[in-house]
Amino acid sequence: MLLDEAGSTNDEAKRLIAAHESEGTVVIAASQTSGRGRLGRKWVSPIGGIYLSIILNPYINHSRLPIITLMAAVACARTLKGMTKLDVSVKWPNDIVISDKKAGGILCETFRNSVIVGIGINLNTNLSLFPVSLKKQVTSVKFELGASLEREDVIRILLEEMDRVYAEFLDKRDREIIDEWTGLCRMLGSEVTIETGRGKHEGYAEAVGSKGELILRGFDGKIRRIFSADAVKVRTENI
Ligand code: BT5
Repeated sequence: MLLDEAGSTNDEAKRLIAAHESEGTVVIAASQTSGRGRLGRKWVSPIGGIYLSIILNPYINHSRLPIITLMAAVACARTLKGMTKLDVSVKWPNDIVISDKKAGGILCETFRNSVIVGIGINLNTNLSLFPVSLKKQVTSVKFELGASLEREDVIRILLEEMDRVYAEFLDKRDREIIDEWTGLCRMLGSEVTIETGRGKHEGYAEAVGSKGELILRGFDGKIRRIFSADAVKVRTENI
């Protein structure tokens, strides 16, 4: 489904699921008026970006859901790296990063028996369209590359990569997905501060565990496992 404008493509996907739309359906919008991030945050969605939601029905144990976020980030990174040779990386739990700035994000939600994978990428977005409060922390592929990419081509390749990595997921090759994600991640080994609803944890990001959780070694040497659902704010040395 192609829309010029949506409130949120994840919400459109929910409507489609309620109408019994099948697995693999994709909702794509040219812009969003109420784009959402995690925990009720806003996703700024001007024209030029990619805003899409994929409906999946994986019939899995809920504990594997965070792997779907990592999987989508891997598909985004493969696509953008392959098409641009830019140094695209990922940040736990759901960021796509270029030049230490956020260029995209993933929002996975469950609805009825489905999983909605929402992907936002600042592709051909002019940075002037972002509010001043975000200017220091966001970038777009166009800005980094100094040129626009054909949006349809990027979406097509992204969906092909999603198909490939989802097949790995259905094969229960979670470890491979986590390893690929880890290879794209710069924050491991560095100092991080993570706020959860219950407090603040500081230490070194050591690894990502088999459930997609961040393994944090506190400055006191204690190991903590932090799940993305609890991570309100994740701060690294750079972003
Ligand atoms: C995310 O949330 O990064 C998930 C973003 C998912 C967006 C897609 S678009 C298609 C689908 N439909 C939706 O409605 N959503 C999904 P989070 O980690 O909570 O990050 C949100 C934070 O990123 C905000 O609080 C801002 O600080 C920042 N931000 C907002 N818009 C941004 C943008 N376009 N680019 C980079 N950072 C942004």
